[in-house]
Amino acid sequence: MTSRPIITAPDPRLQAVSTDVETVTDEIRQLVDDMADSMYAADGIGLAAIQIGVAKRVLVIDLDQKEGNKNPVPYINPKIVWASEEMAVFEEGCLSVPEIWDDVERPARIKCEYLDRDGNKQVVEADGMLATCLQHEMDHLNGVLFIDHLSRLKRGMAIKKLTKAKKLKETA
Ligand code: K1U
Ligand code: ZN
Repeated sequence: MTSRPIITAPDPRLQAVSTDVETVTDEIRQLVDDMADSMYAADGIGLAAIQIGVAKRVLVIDLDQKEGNKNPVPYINPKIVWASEEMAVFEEGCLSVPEIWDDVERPARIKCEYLDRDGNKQVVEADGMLATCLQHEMDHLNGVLFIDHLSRLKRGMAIKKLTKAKKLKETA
């Protein structure tokens, strides 16, 4: 497994719309393993392939990392097939949007279809943090960041902060 650098905003690559995986091959399984490694190296609970520069519809999520436990779950070609009318608010962060956290409102429960690492079709009914994380990561596949759900003012302030941080990093 190889940990790859995570792209941070503002970067046009994060706005790309990722494409479906045609067949789950060893190359895709290698990508999933690299994504898991990159996510753990950055202390994240989820990652979309585009965050390491690969525009394929692949996510990895691990919400149960207590005591060094590792159980990265890949979601390939994930699709929301049902969403509740009830909404829920969670504070979100993003490895591509460093040091910014804010509340985002999303459907509280979803039903999601996806392929597992063997290419088999699976369905998950998610609520709580899993529902939030799946929707956050699926947004990445459509070029959307959680700050795009904030008010114009908050989003503008976030972009200013990210641009400044990036400039400082480049000149350091
Ligand atoms: O998409 C990403 O960059 C991953 C993101 C997932 C996420 C977090 C919170 C709400 C929605 C989606 C992260 O993993 S941010 C880092 C993080 O959540 C965390 C880091 C250290 C300790 C606890 C949480
Ligand atoms: Zn994110």
